[in-house]
Amino acid sequence: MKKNIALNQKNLDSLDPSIEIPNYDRAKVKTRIAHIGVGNFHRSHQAYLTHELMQQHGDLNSGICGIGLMNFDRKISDVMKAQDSLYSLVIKEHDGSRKVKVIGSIVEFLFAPENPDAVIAKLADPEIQVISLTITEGGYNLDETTHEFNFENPWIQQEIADPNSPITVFGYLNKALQVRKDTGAGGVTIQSCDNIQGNGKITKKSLLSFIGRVNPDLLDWISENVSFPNAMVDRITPITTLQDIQQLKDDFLVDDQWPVVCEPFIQWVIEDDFINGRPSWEKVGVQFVNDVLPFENMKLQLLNAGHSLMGVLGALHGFETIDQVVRDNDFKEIFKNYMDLEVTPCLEKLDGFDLTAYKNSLLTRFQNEYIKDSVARICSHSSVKFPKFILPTLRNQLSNSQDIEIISFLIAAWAKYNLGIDEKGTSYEIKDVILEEELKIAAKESLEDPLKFIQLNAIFGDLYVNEVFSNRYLYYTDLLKEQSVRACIKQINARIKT
Ligand code: CS2
Repeated sequence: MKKNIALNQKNLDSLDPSIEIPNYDRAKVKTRIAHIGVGNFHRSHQAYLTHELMQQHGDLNSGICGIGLMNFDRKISDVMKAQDSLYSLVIKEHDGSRKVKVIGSIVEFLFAPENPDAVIAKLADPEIQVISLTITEGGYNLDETTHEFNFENPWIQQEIADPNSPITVFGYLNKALQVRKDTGAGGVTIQSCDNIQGNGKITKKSLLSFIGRVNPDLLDWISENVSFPNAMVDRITPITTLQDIQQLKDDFLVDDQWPVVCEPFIQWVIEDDFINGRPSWEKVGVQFVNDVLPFENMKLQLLNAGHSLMGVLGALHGFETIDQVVRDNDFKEIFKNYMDLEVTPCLEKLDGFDLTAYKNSLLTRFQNEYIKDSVARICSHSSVKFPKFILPTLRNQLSNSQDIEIISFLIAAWAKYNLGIDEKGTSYEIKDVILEEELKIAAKESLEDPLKFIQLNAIFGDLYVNEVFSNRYLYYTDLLKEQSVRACIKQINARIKT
């Protein structure tokens, strides 16, 4: 029996020939990007495209230093150390075939809790052109209702008391930018790769708020020397399962402790605002545009909101993966209706862009049964996702007196979802980084008084005051008490048809 081969630099040439390995000399790669937050999404998206730049064009000028700031990054740090920062990316095609590529663009890794000074030195290194971030939607520490930086956050409080011992991304950037200024290291682009509208603008707002409090003298230097481009990022990347790890061993004889699985589709649209140069990502299909906003709106309100719609309705019904939900005709139809009748009227027209084809591609992408993107992943952290993916559409609809049936139904279904039990009687976990307890309590209270849920101010602001919305929401909470989620969906779809 053949033995599995551990993934690392020295074993690359012994891997199964069907696996694509880096064709460039990793020792010659120059580190120009420092990336904070090396999760699956960074590894399927930015690190992959940067690897392709090296692989297809021999451009070795854009290596990445991965950085983990949080204690939970210890695991990725250990894996990256053991594997010389290599990992396998398994791209799952719609016909079930798989392409396995070993990605080599991350050439260094630093774990801040073990070595904070090395992290600051790297971020302040004159060779670094871009500091990129994937710190999740909630990581920007802005209050959902006031949109202001949350100085009450206990970590931020600690950093204010002792700015020399940074904990969060803001604390580290403050220190590193100060060193860049003091040493004349030159400007740097801080590039958010998170899935939020105006991600560059938000990064700037959070960082400047923090630095304005702890180190206001640095602000002038930042305004001249740091840029914050906005970007739209896209590639469906599920959580790696034990089965994914085992499949790589069984089918490709690779022992990779933390591979990444993803869909074939990939998109990255970036505002070309890089103050100190950037990798030539356009060579591998990245779009550089002047205004990214219409792309972001389209993606967040169709794809991400579509995910939440399918996730929440699917979870209540008892489905486990997104493809199961979208392969069911009733659920697919309500998703189509939501995109066509509720979101499309709110979107700005993009010249030369085929929106119908985009919407159809989402249906196909969501139905990829090999990705096995879990309903649980989609529903996790919904308290951060709803305000970013769904509520902007609702506000827009209300101000234009548009139809709000499906969106109100979705919010009523989300209230029910937070009770933690599906229609088959199976319990599931509510995972929410910020408001887990509040959601559970509000869902229970809503059994008596349904308005309690939409009165969760940190999520809905004052939306509950709008009677058009609260009436439709109350109608659907009642309907969901009497009927199954499928029966409600059928009723809504039928009403739309007539
Ligand atoms: C998903 C996203 O987390 C979610 O709810 O909608 O992670 C989605 O898969 C990505 O944004 C795709 O680019």
